Amino acid sequence: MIKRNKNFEKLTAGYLFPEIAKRRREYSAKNPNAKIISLGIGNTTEPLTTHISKAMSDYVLSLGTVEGYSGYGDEQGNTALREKIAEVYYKGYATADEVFISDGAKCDIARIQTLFGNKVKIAVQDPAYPVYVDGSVVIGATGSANVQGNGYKSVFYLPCLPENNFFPDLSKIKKNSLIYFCSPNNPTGATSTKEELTKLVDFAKLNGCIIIFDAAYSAFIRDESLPKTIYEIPGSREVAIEVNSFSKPAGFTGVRLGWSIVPNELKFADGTSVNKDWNRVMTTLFNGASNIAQAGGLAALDDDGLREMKGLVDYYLENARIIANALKNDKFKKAGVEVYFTGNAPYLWVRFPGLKSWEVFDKILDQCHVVTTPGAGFGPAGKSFIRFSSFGHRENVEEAAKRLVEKLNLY
Ligand code: PL4
Repeated sequence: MIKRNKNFEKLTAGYLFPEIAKRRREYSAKNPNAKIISLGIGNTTEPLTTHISKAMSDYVLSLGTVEGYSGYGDEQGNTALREKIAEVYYKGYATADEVFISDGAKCDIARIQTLFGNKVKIAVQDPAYPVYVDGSVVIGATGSANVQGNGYKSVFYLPCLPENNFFPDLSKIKKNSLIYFCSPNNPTGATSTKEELTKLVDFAKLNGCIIIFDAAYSAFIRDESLPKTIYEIPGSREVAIEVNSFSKPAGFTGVRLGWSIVPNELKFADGTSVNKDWNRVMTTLFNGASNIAQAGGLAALDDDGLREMKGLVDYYLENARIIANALKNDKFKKAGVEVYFTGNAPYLWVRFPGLKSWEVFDKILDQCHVVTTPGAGFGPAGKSFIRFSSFGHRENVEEAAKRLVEKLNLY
């Protein structure tokens, strides 16, 4: 028989989000009358907007005609969409040939790991979106050691805590590492300044590192002084790949559409082009994003689409403010609960001193019937934190906020 891929043995128990869904199902089975509200997974809840959804439905109808039908497209994506992304998001920082359209940022993150093989050292912010570490583990980029608690021999965690303003100590990163960096950050919401990202880019340049910059939440940045793309930082084109997505601003979590940017200046140690190999990965291992989704993406980037996306993001940011206000209540303040909400991300990161995050998760579920995400699922530095997601219908968010204030008793 064929042997199991040993890398799977090194993964921590279950993938975070299915594990939360399982606990919710178990709780519901035991408490069938509980009206559970989710502030857990970062999953959009509001309907597709009219201009964007109409563009997709028109496209579907045209696919039903001889003139309008099209089959496989270019694996790298529709040229018009690549050009529009370069124009709208990058304004001269990246060109259309550096834009690769995909089925989402998560899928790109997983595929990117094939570019670097399993001998590369990995540095991740701690806490971080679990795919960076789990994806690295699956391809075997963990070094020879087996699981050491939450750590792996070649995966280096960079604690990001209130104590360091959620910006890691870069001196802990080994030379020639792949650095996963997410801003606005999931789960902390921290959004790096120009100065911070300049430090990161300069460090990467000096130490032969490549940054995988996850900008999936860039549309939530409301503070004009904060960079929306790593390419606003001089020198970044030589050291950074960026991934981004229509999932959150356009509500495309189910439609599936994202993109990556691989600048032409980015090179491997032997001087060969990373863009060239990425083009090979995308054309060989991927068959192009859905042409229907791409029609929606194009509509999302014209004036009406941009207005609609801003409206959606504003809605979720207002939800976040409602949750933040509830958690800043005197009852929590007196207990020493710390609420981190930047106004530039859809997540709140909340520290419950002295308590373990799964314990807090269970209590919030039991006392308030609200699902959250335990910080420990994002890495060791998340162990006393809970992530509250602002993706939800307004009435549910208001109800959840009320229950937190009225019912939650943790200490
Ligand atoms: C649950 C930093 C959410 N089943 O939709 P995509 O693939 O374009 O983007 C995924 C993604 C990429 N980068 C970051 C993200 O936070 C996400 C989505 N994260 C969350 O609650 O943390 C949804 C997670 C989904 C998953 O596993 O990704």
